Amino acid sequence: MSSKRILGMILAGGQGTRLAPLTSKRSKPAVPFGSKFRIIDFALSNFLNSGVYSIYVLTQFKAQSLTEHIQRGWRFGSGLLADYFITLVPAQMYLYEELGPVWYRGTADAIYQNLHLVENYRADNVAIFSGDHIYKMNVAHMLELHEDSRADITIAAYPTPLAEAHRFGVMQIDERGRITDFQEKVKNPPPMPHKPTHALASMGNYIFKKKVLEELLEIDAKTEGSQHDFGKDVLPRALRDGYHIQSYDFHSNPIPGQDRANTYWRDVGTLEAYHEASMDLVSANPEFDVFNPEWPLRTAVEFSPPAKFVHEAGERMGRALDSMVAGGCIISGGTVRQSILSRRVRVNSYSLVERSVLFDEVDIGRHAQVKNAIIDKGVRMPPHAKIGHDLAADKARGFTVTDSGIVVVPKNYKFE
Ligand code: ADQ
Ligand code: ADP
Repeated sequence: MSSKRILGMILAGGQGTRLAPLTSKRSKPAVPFGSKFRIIDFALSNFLNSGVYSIYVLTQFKAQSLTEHIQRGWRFGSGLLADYFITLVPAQMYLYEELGPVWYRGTADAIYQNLHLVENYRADNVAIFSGDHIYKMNVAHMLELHEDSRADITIAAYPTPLAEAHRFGVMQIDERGRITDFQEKVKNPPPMPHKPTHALASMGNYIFKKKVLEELLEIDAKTEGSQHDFGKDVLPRALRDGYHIQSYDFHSNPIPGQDRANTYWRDVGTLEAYHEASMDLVSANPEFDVFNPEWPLRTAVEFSPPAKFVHEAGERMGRALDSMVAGGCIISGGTVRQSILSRRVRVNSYSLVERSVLFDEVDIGRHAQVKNAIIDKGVRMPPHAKIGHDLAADKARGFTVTDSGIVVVPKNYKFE
């Protein structure tokens, strides 16, 4: 790890509208994923595992759930020493006199409105990372490249299929990896010269020299017509102004305890992508491994009793196969297959849960059947109810049904 000091900032204000109804009461980084985790846990774990111990988390939109997750569980549970911190920074109109009554107007503005925190911290570099993705990343390795190449800014890069590249910032680089062109979400993004089926996408993860960040944000704040977004405004401008911006090849990122190349980076931005990534976790050889002890994925500490499985008699068999089951669950005489159960879920006799994701405190009644569903927190399914078997009926009850037939039941939904 570099001896220079680094400050981590996580952008955690994303609305995640395409994940509704999972995001109707919480922001995207607060959405549960993988039984025990919330989406933001991956960004936080990456920082801590990489030696970035001073972290601000910038929140704005429906932040209560995220705030509780971090304040109750992370801050006190992560065992950080006194001069290390994970601090939540809600939008607070800190620059009210200068900007008037505005929330964060874009990702760059979110940092600009908190530049006093950056100024106050003795850092050489500032890592600004998105809190929206599922991945592992050794940030120390990216920092090494940033310093070795003496870059002003380094952007993590991920080759993405050309057809999807319009959703990203796309860059072009020279033979030394220096960025020569950056275009944010354009219709026909330029392909990679040596891999014309792909374009080099920005992962929205940046390391800035502290001074450069301050200069660029001061200029951006005064720029008329700017949307105050890193991808749309700050990075293209920095490139035009001659700053040295380096790309960092994510595939070269070494994760301790992991033999294969680090290629997993997912935006679980839609319900289908979310369900697919969840099914990967419960497959025999998942692409995303949460069991690597050398890269521990941390989450809020919450004490719960062990999971328990009861009854074995004929069809009344309490069991879970190809599944993840969190603490406090009781599988009592029902069958769970290819599913993810969060804390304190209860599955009662003769019921069947398949290819589904159940959030905390979901209760599946006797003889109930659930297939291809995501059931949000606190839903109690009555005996004999069915979800995912008759999609028209599910729609009629007000559940969200995706094109591929995933049914999503909103938090605390009450059956008649
Ligand atoms: P987008 O995917 O459009 O593009 P954006 O909506 O700008 O991402 O959000 C980036 C991050 O900032 C997310 O983590 C989000 O939660 C957070 N965020 C958004 N608005 C915020 C606000 N007002 N306050 C605090 N946090 C906020 C970006 C880049 C692209 C890149 C993709 C990679 O602009 O160049 O390719 O990310 O996913
Ligand atoms: P969500 O529907 O997103 O879970 P909540 O506000 O219910 O929203 O919970 C947000 C976070 O606060 C979760 O991480 C949860 O574990 C934590 N939390 C909620 N209640 C408690 C509690 N009584 N003790 C400890 N942590 C809690």
